[in-house]
Amino acid sequence: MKYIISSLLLFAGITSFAQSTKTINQSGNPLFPGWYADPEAAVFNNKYWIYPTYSAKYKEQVFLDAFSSDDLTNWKKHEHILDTAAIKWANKAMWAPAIVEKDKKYYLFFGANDIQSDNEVGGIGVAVSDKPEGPFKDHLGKPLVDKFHNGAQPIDQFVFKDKDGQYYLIYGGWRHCNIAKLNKDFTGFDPFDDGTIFKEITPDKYVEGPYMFIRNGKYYFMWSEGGWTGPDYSVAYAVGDSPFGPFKRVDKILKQDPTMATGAGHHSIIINQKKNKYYIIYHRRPLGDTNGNHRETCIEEMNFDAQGNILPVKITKEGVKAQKVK
Ligand code: FUB
Repeated sequence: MKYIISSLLLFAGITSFAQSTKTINQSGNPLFPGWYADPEAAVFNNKYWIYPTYSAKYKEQVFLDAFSSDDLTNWKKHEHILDTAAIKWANKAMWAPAIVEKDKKYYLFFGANDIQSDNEVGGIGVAVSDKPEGPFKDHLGKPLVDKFHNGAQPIDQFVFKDKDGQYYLIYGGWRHCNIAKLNKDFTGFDPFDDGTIFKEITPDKYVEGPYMFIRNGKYYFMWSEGGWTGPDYSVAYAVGDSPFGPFKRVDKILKQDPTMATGAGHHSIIINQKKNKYYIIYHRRPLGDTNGNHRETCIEEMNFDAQGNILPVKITKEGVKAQKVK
């Protein structure tokens, strides 16, 4: 009996070692177990946070979990921070969260219902909480964007804060991307000077998953290309002088590596200004796995050349070195 138990323990030990690439000082990839896609990364109160899509079967994507870490290496799971049970208009496909802290509140923007036309209920919603780990409640009681504008499916939202403090919603699936000026309490939009609400900023080859950040005064606009269920999903970028572009596609910087993983895309960025480090957090599919929803959240360092071009990212199983926020 003793022999059987110790053999079982030994077997369990070997299995977990074989499945994990984590070492004490290295994050390993994936960052945490489970199918999690479209990771939105943030830093709040000296902790790293990741808010991904729960990438189960379509109809089971009815809640969001979040993950927090002090060092990019050890991650704590916060379950069901948002649930469709708390959003009366949402019932499936809770996707691609985007989070922002404003006036001591945390606003979680999410897609729900994967609407295919203006006749369906759903789109982009906003939830709010006093804490990054939720629980989040519906901020509006209805979607913030519930129709197609300029051809953009209302999914894949990102909230961008410009230098002057103005927040913008940048979003869109189906190969179109819009930008809109959020009002002060995130209950709607302020029109642009010409009276319009949604301006299209779609670059060449854009599909979905927009992201924006400022570096050395330039606006870096990034997005996903290809189909998210296939191997060729990837990330490309453009650089502009304002959040409105024009954005001329520069190149792809993240894609599959047939020796490592496929379908690498839908990302976000953590910037550590003090240490001048940029991390790209993205999802990818294990080699040989063709199930569209089998996506795992991973991390790599992202670097620039002397001209400010983003260098191609190498996808790894080691991930990044442990790094505290401060
Ligand atoms: O996770 C659902 C969808 O897959 C997202 O909205 C897309 O960006 C793609 O990653």
